[in-house]
Amino acid sequence: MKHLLSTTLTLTALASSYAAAEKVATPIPIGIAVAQTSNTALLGQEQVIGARFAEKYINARGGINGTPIKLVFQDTGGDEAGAINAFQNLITKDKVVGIVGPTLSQQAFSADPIADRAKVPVVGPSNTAKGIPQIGNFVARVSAPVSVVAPNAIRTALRLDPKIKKVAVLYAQNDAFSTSETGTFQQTAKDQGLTVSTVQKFLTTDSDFTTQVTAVLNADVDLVIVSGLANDGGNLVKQLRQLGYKGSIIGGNGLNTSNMFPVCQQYCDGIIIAQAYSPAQPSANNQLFVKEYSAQYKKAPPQFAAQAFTGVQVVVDALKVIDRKKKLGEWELADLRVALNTQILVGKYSTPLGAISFDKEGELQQADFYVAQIKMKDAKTGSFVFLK
Ligand code: ILE
Repeated sequence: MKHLLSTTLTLTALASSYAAAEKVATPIPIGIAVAQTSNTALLGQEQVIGARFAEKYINARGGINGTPIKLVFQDTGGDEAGAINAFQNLITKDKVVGIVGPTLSQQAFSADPIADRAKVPVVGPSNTAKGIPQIGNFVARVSAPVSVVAPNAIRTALRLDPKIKKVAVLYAQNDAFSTSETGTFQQTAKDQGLTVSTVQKFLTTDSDFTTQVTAVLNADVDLVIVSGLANDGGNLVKQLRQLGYKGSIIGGNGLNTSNMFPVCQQYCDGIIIAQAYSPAQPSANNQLFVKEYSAQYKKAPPQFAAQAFTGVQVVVDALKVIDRKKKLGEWELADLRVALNTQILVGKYSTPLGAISFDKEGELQQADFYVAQIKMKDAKTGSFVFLK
């Protein structure tokens, strides 16, 4: 018995020392957990493109001081369970050094705590709800929060039409980002002296918005502000126009993709959307990024692609600093993850978003923001026109 017990103890000790001695694989694995399926893929698709482009771009320039990176993709789908599953696979099976993801704030509030407990750094590429960096020490984001981005859209709408007085606000009540963003929109509208005549709720799974549109028309407003995701938001805008609404429309961050064009078609025309990225951002790093991206995809990079690229770049830039002090191949994975998180938070980065850094909680510090308006040529083709 005594013998058996000590054998068990030895084996346990061996197993844990084996786990502790786990080294980092080469090429260096970085996890990408975004929506590749479900309606959320309308947003996630641009993130996949941005991340893939980053992998190619970075490896063509020597990766991490000569060691290439390898992105490991795990599809989150559009819900919390999918994001949790993707995170778990990346952490335990793919043994990534850090994760860029997930797509939605709604998913981040469920999945990020798992990475945080496992001491795996997370860089949110698009999570803009209030409270994301505060999920834990291992959570940062390259997506500026609604409080910083959204007010720009209202100020611009008022500049385009100073006669706007009455506003209808609509939001997806089952989505954490949408409820957060509408809070900012409603507060900004009041601060700007506008009257919020009606507040309407919907679900991201809705496709019939007759009730909400009827309420908007009855309220006789000059501006409608929508916080939702791409499919529901697109359908809502389309039905607003089809039922006769003629005033201005602001779409939130969830409508910020040309993948919405097939949903609202010609009715997308005129939607005003604040931007956390502009291809015109003048830094040398952005201009090179835009040049190579445009050469490959025959269009300028959209915000979600630029932010996903930036997320990968932040992880890579931080790893370069660490690697200069002690080669990545000599690190144990668990230690490297912790060191990477520390370095991410203290670093300064020259990215397509301009010069960025993080505060000690992991909140993004970014200087430049923009507003664009959708211009549709016909029912299928359109573009985001940046406003001065
Ligand atoms: N910004 C939103 C969020 O944080 C969406 C991300 C639009 C794709 O959930």
